[in-house]
Amino acid sequence: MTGRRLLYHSLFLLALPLIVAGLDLSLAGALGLVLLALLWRWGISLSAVIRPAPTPALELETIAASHFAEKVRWCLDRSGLDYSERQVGGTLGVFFRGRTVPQLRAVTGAVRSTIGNSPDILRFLWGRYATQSGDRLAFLAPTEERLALEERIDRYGVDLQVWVYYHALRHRRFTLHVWGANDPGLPRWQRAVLRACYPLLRGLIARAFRLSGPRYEQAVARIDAFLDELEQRLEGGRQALLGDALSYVDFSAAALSGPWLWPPGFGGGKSDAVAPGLAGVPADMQADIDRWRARYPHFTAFVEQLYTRERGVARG
Ligand SMILES: N[C@@H](CCC(=O)N[C@@H](CS)C(=O)NCC(=O)O)C(=O)O
Repeated sequence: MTGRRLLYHSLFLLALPLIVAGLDLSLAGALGLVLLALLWRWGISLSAVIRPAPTPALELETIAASHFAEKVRWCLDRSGLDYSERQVGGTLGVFFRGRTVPQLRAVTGAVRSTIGNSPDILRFLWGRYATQSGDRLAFLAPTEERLALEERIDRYGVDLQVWVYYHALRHRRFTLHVWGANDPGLPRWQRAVLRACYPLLRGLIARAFRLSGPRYEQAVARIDAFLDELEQRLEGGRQALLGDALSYVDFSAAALSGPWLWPPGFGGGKSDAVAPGLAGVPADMQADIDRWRARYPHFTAFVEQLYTRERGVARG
């Protein structure tokens, strides 16, 4: 486990040409620096074995407002496993580091493993911790039925991303707020980058989701069809989407509805600073939200009650 040691080394590598030019070094001097960089890198490998950097056993990287991150955060909170969370500004990770959130870093033996993609993270938690946790992690058991529904819930999560961005990108202040530009918990430099790079980030997001009128219509049609189905599943006062016991699919459906429902308790106390309501939800988004709330009363109540029961209190 190397902690920040590799980061410092990478910064040194980037600075090498500047050092060579700035000090007007000879070829021998430049070669000496290359040798130093190699030795340093070797030292980092050795240090990972001899004196590993102290790292939390489980660290979850998130974006405060991310609904996929909330899916995993909720399951981690419910599992009672000890973990720490590291939040970054919206879109910065994907466009500057090429990764999505949630991302889980876990100490696995002598090394630290990184797992992306929320379903894969939940499978890891189940596989790694279920046997030693008694029944506490039964809600994570990946049955065939749960896996099939989870896949469709995740698809709904992607359609909601299309829906959100189609509306939100036209509203700079709102989008920046949800990405964390006003969140005092984010490093100041990240907030500054979000503001300075907004036009670029907006263009990249529009391209990544291939945003267009027809794409938006298609996403909304799919969201409607899926919510119709969830609404039917909950008719007659049913308390869970599958069977009688709550499972990770219920928490996933509730968490992934965050972009439109944003229930009180979303984030378990870790996303309050980016609540969309604080920036004023754009009227065209609000119209869709009002329509969904009116058309899906059972599902709306299910999500809100689940949040009240499970995530009403902020986690320390
Ligand atoms: N299939 C992925 C989807 C994750 C995803 O789309 N995450 C979004 C946030 S909700 C993301 O990382 N966007 C890039 C960014 O904002 O940096 C999962 O289930 O984890």
